[in-house]
Amino acid sequence: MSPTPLQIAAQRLALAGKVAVLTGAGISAESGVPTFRGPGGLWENHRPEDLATPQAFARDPELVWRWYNWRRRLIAGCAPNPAHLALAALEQRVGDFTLLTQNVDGLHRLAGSRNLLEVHGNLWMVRCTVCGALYEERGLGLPARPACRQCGGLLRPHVVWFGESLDSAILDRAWRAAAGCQAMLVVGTSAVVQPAAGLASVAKQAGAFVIEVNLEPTPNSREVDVSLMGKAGEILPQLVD
Ligand code: BV8
Ligand code: ZN
Repeated sequence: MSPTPLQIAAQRLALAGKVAVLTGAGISAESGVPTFRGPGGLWENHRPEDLATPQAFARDPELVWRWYNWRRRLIAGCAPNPAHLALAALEQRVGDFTLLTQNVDGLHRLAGSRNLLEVHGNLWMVRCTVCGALYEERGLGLPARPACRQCGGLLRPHVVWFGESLDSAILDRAWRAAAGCQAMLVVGTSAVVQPAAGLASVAKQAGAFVIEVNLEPTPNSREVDVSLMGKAGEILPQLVD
């Protein structure tokens, strides 16, 4: 009997000495975190592309902070799901493992992942728009205009908004992890946001075996080696075991 796509994927993953994983909002969906472009991705009829921008924050910082406070409060009640935990387990077994996430929810670190690059930042970190102070702020009832504890200036979430460049050092490390891996796992991303989504092509063009896990086909699907359709929380534990 010929091996199933899942068996092929699991075998290539097990053989790879260097593994890179790229995750998107879909890996946190089963934890209860709404995705950006799926059902329920909207908030008070605003699109993320309209709120996650420097222009929106300059125009109405209190609206943008209301959205982030809503997300922080929601995510504070969410736990890592079996998909996050499977990746933390995989990291323990692979010699050279890098997890690249577009998510800002912090669930990978909570699940135990260590070699993790949060390419779009982390919504539990705040940055002062005046003095640049950067620190963790876990408060759930932040004021409408949260103030820097150093200088009193207006704080912003330490995330990458549309039209903002990713941190070049982080992007360089992410690019090198993608270009140097033998196998890449792409989980729960609609692959529309660049440059993060392009990391899958970087791995493919560098000769990696690329496995996609998603509920539906994405722009990456035609160039990956194996496309596994289904829930990350169900497929990843099978892939990793
Ligand atoms: C940049 C942080 C250089 C904030 C995010 C035209 C005009 C303007 C800009 C552009 C343009 N064309 C391209 C751009 C560039 C732009 C971009 O890509 N836009 C897109 C919308 C076309 N990119 C940028 O601006 C980036 N910066 O390019 O810098 C530059 C500099 C100056 C000027 C120009 C360029 C910065 C992008 C970062 C934006 N920040 N988030 C925050 O989160 O608060 S992006 C946001 O989308 C999240 O990070 C999210 O992770 C990311 C991608 O979304 P996904 O993770 O893929 O989630 P999505 O909901 O889309 O999909 C979920 C998937 O999961 C689906 O496929 C679904 O089927 C699947 N799924 C669901 N449930 C499950 C599942 N799979 C498995 N199991 C399940 N249970
Ligand atoms: Zn400050």
